[in-house]
Amino acid sequence: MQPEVLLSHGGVLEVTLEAAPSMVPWRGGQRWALTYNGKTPGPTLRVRPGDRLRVTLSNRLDSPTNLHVHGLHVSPNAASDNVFVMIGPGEEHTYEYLIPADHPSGTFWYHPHHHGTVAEQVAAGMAGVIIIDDELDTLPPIANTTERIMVLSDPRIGTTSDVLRWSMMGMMQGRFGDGVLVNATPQPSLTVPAGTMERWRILNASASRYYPLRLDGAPWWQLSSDGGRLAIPVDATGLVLAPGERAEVLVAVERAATMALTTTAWQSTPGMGGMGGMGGPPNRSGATETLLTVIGTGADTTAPAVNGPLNTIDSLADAHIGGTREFTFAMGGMMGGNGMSFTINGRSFDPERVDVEAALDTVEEWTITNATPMAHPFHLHVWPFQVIEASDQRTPPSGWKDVVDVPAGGWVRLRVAFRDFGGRAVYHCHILDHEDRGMMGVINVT
Ligand SMILES: [Cu+2]
Repeated sequence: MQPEVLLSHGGVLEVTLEAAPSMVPWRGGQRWALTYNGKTPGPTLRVRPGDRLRVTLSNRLDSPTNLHVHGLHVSPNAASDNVFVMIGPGEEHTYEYLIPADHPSGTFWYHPHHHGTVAEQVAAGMAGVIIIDDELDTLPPIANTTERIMVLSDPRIGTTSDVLRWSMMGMMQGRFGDGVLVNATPQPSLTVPAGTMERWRILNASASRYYPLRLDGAPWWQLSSDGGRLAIPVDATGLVLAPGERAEVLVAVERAATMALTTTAWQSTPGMGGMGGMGGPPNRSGATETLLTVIGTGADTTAPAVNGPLNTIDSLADAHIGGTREFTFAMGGMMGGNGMSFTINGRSFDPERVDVEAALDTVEEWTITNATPMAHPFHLHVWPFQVIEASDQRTPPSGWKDVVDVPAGGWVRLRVAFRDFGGRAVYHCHILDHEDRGMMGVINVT
């Protein structure tokens, strides 16, 4: 159930990704999906700091697309991580990403980012993992672990392109599909000898769904968040992945017993019932859903405790602050038959407008306020940030992030270091229907 892996050689990885509809395996039969090279998830691209990644994207869809390398600290210009490029049906485009020699190792991903078609393309299957490896990956406690990639998704299941069709109300609350999958597989199981340390790289590739994660029967620790290794391992109890977020965890399988990785509804939508009939997510009953089962075999064996240190984080808590900014997520009135508007600071996305001018080699403090009754995950391209404070006290463990949940009616405060790359990029809500409906802004760093 692991996606195919494509490795760089001699500092280069060159791949062609064909974006196309395809029938993919489903419970002994097939279902319709949007795919990269006929697969969902697409191939895992595995590179090292200093490598050159060249991706030729061929569009065999009947709608425009493009490619975003989510979480990579690379240039947003020209043929690099430039989301203003549009690749029409039948066209192709070659991206070239130069990965800095000091890029942190970690779990990143690629997905379409053409404004207006992002949600349907990602929800229907277009996503793949990018791994950056370095020497830290060969040291304890990571050495001698069994590594697995876990792409979480919740596509709508069907045998035709009808799975792309959603009601206006469904798009406004964010599309939720027909059950939760790991690497496009419903409830896979892993057989693992007791005494094994499992290392999971988990990506939330859903268009809208949050995954509060729970693992019963085994101790587990979070090693990395979006932007790479944490300073020290953190107990992973209570881990929640918002759309776009990643976590790397170590799981100590100590007992010859069956245990489950499960998720439930994310209860962050107080008052949604009053929003003109907008309900919360369809699994609002709060039912627990199984993502994955681990079957421990052999004799019970106590695993060694996981401890650090893992990394040195250059904290921005005491950095000189070159500027502060306020951003407010809002949902406006009904726009005729077009549904609700989704805005940041009262404005809807305009690719021709620059919303934020920031200076290279400065650190800024941003406060993101959520003036709506539903949670929105905030994402910034190119420049990772650190979360300083959150209104609900759910401040993530210290480390580099590129997505953070902004709770309903609450706020988060973060610090961004504008290092290495100038250029034009975007920040947006990672509930992808909200992004497609305008909850996105343009930043220009010079
Ligand atoms: Cu949103």
